[in-house]
Amino acid sequence: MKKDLIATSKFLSYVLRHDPAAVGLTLDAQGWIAIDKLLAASKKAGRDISLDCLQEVVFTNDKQRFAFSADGKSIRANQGHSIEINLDLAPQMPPQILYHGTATRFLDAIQAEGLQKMQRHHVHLSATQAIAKAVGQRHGKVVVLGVLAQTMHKQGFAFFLSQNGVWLTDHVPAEFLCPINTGEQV
Ligand code: HQG
Repeated sequence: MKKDLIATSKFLSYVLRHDPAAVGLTLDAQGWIAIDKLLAASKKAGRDISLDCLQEVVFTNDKQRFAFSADGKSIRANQGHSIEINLDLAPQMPPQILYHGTATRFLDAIQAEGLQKMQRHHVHLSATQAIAKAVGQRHGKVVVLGVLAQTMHKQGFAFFLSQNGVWLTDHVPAEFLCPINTGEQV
């Protein structure tokens, strides 16, 4: 992505996931905001984003972080919120195994408490080891954990699939985790 698009994407992540009030906005219960309101508020806050630029960010974003509403008038972040919103996703049957990439320094705590959602609304799980590895690398020396997702599902744990392909769940107890040997772990 181009540099100004990355800056705009980061700004949108901040406003649409974490702090809409920083530019004087309030999202609706499902996290949507009217595009004209977003652009006006951003401009007032010193960031002039054109509609063209916004569309380019939404359509070219490497992780499809944002989505336009069906009527094309509103925008929201697909996942990753820390503010209280309800994405209104229907529970779904997950694949047998999902993956979670994390840093080796978190392993003891994860072993003790399972995967917690920390600052986010859900624990984020990936469909592939490669994506999980990229997610985990953000935190340090990476380790990829396998999650027995279907076993959890059978035991009543709910799973949701975000519009951009991230699997979400509330908590993964340690008993459903198994380390995946990617050939470079300790
Ligand atoms: C760890 C990015 C100690 C967890 C990515 C992770 C993803 C624990 C960190 C999305 C723990 C939280 C989410 C426990 C979990 N004790 N540490 N009990 N349970 N952790 O960033 O999953 O770029 O909130 O393993 O692509 O890394 O934002 O979650 O290392 O989809 O679009 O606590 O963020 O997307 O870190 O990443 P995060 P995550 P975006």
